Amino acid sequence: MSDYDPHQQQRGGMALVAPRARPRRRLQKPRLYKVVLLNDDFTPMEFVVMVLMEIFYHPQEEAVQIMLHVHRKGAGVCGVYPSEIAETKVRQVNNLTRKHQHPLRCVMEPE
Ligand code: TYC
Repeated sequence: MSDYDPHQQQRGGMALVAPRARPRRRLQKPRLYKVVLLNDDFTPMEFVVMVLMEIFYHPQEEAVQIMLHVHRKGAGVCGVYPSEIAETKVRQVNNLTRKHQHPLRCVMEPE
């Protein structure tokens, strides 16, 4: 291989990638997702507060406020995270909810 040719896609089995003419000044911000709890008529309030403390690390008083907000308004944000962390939180809530056989629903949505 003699000269470096950034426009040559493939040479000798190695992919070559043209360097950016101008480097990005700033890193791309990671997309964030809201993890949202939905209200239902059956899940005990204490269970929701426990979820908010154990999975989202809210102190008890905050957890009670978030639970009451969800209870009154129908839905509420537990936290905002990058996608993989949000997915993990939703899975943890769903696993705990299934284990205790409550109908609590937890979803994530782009911020
Ligand atoms: N509405 C439930 C009750 O009255 C409490 C509750 C709050 C359930 C928040 C779900 O995400 C929820 N027991």
